[in-house]
Amino acid sequence: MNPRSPSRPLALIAIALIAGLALVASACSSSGSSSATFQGKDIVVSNVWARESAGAADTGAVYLTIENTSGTADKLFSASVPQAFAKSASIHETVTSDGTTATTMGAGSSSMMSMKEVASVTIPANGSVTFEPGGYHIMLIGLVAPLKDGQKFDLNLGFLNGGVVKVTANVKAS
Ligand SMILES: [Cu+2]
Repeated sequence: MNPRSPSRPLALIAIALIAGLALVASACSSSGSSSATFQGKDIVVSNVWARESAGAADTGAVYLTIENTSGTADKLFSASVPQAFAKSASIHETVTSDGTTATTMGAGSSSMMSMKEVASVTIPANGSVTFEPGGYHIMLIGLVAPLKDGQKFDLNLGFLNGGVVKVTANVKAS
């Protein structure tokens, strides 16, 4: 047996490369999303974020993920923010001109998009709903000041079974 077999160093280099890539990938995913979670009764809210305001806009949208860990469906029916932060918060859904949600629409699409307020959002039993750009969001109206990258703010979410869950949103540049 030749101990200097060329296949061994090559294999080691390959392993080192794979390990390096895995490190880079995990670093990216941990910095790209907020790890904070917020608990209600059988409700877990995570990844609460809002986009930095463009210019002096006085409206904003909050995105988040709601998980229902119980065997009974729940409903998000209210959202509120401190008056010192914004005039009001409400549950909105983005819809396209044909009435469907816009989640799968590309950025260059020419379809008309609009938003409407919804009375509640059902969180299925042992399921989750993600509020994301183009779909559900918490609409902020009458922001006292534009949202800035790195800013945090509080939001109260009211659930039929889960009670009131106080969450903190992170403002991101993009
Ligand atoms: Cu909206």
